[in-house]
Amino acid sequence: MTSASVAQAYLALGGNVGNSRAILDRAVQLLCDRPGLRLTARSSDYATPPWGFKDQPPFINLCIAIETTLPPRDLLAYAQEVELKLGRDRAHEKRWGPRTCDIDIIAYDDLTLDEPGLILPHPRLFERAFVLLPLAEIAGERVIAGQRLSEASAKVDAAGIARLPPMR
Ligand code: A4P
Ligand code: MG
Repeated sequence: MTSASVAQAYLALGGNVGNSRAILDRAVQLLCDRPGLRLTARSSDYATPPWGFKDQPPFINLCIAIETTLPPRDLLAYAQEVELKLGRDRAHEKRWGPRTCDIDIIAYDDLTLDEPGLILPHPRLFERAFVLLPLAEIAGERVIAGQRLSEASAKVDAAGIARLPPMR
């Protein structure tokens, strides 16, 4: 990867159907097996109470930092391919409901974008402890939309969230 075309991006992964820790681990592997995408940091896994639609099992969440030569749309398309491979079935899901593997792009360099199908930085980042805690673990000093992640994560309601020890 030549430095001129490499972007730094943050992805948030979550799931609450099946063996979520194993599924998300596989998602990280699949994402980073692709040419043009390199893992630079990975948070711990977190057990998190459901947000948005409460009547569903707890989630596992984690965040990764990557370097990529993919433009944002291609990165989203690839993340959705990985979701599909891991059994995500958008046709039968409700918004904010149960899913095997959800991958959101949280930020892509300092790009600001508001287009159908892709908003950057992710519009609900600062409401979501299940994203802010793992993200601050790997990028506490990073500023997104004017807010330092370590400070944003300290302010958010993190009740019920547990950082998990490594699986192996
Ligand atoms: N989209 C727009 N911008 C982006 C972006 N930056 N990254 C579009 C990814 N996708 C983006 O996504 C719907 C559409 O958003 C996509 O087609 C894409 O083009 P979706 O994954 O079907 O998500 P959604 O459920 O409709 O809504 P949203 O707000 O993305 O929610 P999430 O994060 O997917 O919500 N509770 C806990 N504790 N942990 C979780 O992980 N997840 C959800 C699902 C609800 N509650 C949760 C969790
Ligand atoms: Mg999503």
